[in-house]
Parts: sequence; structure tokens; C-alpha cells
Amino acid sequence: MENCIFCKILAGEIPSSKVYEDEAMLAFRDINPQAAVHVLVVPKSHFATLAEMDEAQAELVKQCFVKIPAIAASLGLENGYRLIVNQGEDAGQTVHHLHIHILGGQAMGEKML
Ligand code: DGP
Repeated sequence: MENCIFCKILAGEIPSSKVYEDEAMLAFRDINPQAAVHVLVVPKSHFATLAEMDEAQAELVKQCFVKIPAIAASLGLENGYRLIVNQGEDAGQTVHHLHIHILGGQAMGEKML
């Protein structure tokens, strides 16, 4: 998708700090980390929110969630982690390509859930 920063990262047009990749997803470190470990898991299909997702895209998202425990383990998050999937303006979604935040590497506190 033109002008989508995550599509450009998926295409290799913009560099990223990759932590995992397969046919369904790319996981890379967030440019503006909000925790000691902050990784984004991005399905390899452009859609902004779950409301716009088709069946094939839902399969990619399923594969992301199936793989996240292994990605988290590879990041040393044995003590736990938080997943966030911002949906739309009120949630503060700034990149309109669905992505799953993995946050960890520290006690997260109780302020956000
Ligand atoms: P959200 O607010 O859920 O849409 O989160 C978007 C995240 O994407 C935000 O935490 C910063 C991150 N981000 C934006 N542009 C880039 C980029 O070019 N590279 C990387 N690695 N992360 C980015």
C-alpha cells in the first residue's frame, strides 16, 4: 500500500531491526520504545483495523498470535509481556496497518490494564 510505512518496511524499502520473519509476518523493534523491550508484529497484508480484515488476513493474524510466544521467548520475556493492538483514533493508532505491540522486559504496572 502506497504511503504505508509498515508496507515499506515489509518491502525492505525502509530498514528495521528485525527480530523474526516468516511468510505471514515481520517482527521488528519499535522505533520509539515504550518499554525495555518493545517489538511490533506486522502481518504481511495491508489493512488498518480488525473491522477491515478479510478471511485471508484473519489467517495471518492467527499465525501472528500463534508465533508470539516463541518470539517473546526469543526476546527473553519468560517473566511475561503485554500485547496491545490499537484500533483507530481514540486508541491512538498512528500507523494504519494492523500491528501487535509486544511490551516487556520490565514490570508493566497497572496503569494501562
Ligand atoms: P500505534 O500507535 O499502535 O499505531 O503504533 C505505531 C508504532 O509504530 C509506534 O509505537 C512507533 C512505531 N513506528 C512508527 N514508524 C516506525 C518506523 O519507521 N520504524 C519502526 N521500527 N517503528 C515505527
